[in-house]
Amino acid sequence: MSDPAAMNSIIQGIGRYSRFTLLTHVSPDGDTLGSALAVYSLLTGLGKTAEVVCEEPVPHIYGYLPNADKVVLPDSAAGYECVIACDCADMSRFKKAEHLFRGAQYTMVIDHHFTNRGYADANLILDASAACEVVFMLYRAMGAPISPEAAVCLYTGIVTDTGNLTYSNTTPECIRMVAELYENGLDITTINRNIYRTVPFSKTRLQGHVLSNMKLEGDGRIGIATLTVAEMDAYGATNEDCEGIVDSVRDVESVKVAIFIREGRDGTYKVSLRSKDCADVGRIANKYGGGGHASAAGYSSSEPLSTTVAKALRDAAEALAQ
Ligand SMILES: [Mn+2]
Repeated sequence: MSDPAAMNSIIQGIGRYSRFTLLTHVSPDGDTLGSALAVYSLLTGLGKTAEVVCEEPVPHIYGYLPNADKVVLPDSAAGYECVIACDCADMSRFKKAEHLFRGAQYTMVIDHHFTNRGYADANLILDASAACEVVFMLYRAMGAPISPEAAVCLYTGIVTDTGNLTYSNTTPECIRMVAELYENGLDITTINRNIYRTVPFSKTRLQGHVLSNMKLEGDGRIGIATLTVAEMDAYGATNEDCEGIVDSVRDVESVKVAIFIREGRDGTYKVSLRSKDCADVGRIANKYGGGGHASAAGYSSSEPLSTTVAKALRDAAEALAQ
């Protein structure tokens, strides 16, 4: 789906300014980093100044992304006059970088979340598999060549948001984009090894622990797993080591809705949801001020673990009954 007017407003914004701050979302993933770094390549290729800002250091797993070493924390950001938020469904996703957005002269959004209401001066929010797919369309609309560096970034966002081109959000169009990148020399073998087959020992052990304790509810249709900070510490595990646990819960044969609840160092709980075939978990996350998509979403809970678990189970059962 395209939106020529919105595309034009972004192209005009890029033409009007010379310095840009590119924002990524909290708990950075391959798509937010990939899209911001691909826009970084686009802008610097046009001779403009740009910086990519991330709330936390770039996760180890995405260290291979070209220019990942140039990503800065909010405190070290220059805060340029034009801000472009990449893959950020709403302003709460900026956390410590919000002042950079509020302080900008002009703001733009490049995104693919249906929950995004368009909070910037110019908003390019398309029905696409990944924000990287939207950035790919921006390159095409501008007639800009995709550098080998940008190709790695675009590919990373598309494959991480589509489960390596297998989730239901995968379209012939995004496969064609990947084919075009591949045709132009992209090394998908090395990138896939970096993303999917390079696992820290602490992660393998932690995941074994969490998954062996997961439970099935609602005739096996709901899978739930929890993790406390104490358990993480026992395995010397990092936040990054928790990535993918909710997907493993979802992959259990009988499970239709997967829930993974993890305690944060601030005492709140991060609830990750996945669904397959049915049930819109994006709606559940929305109810608690979170975000995401029908099949993958998340939110934060400040209530005790037992209440968080009970509510998540109730919401999942309701979503399955609809
Ligand atoms: Mn995304």
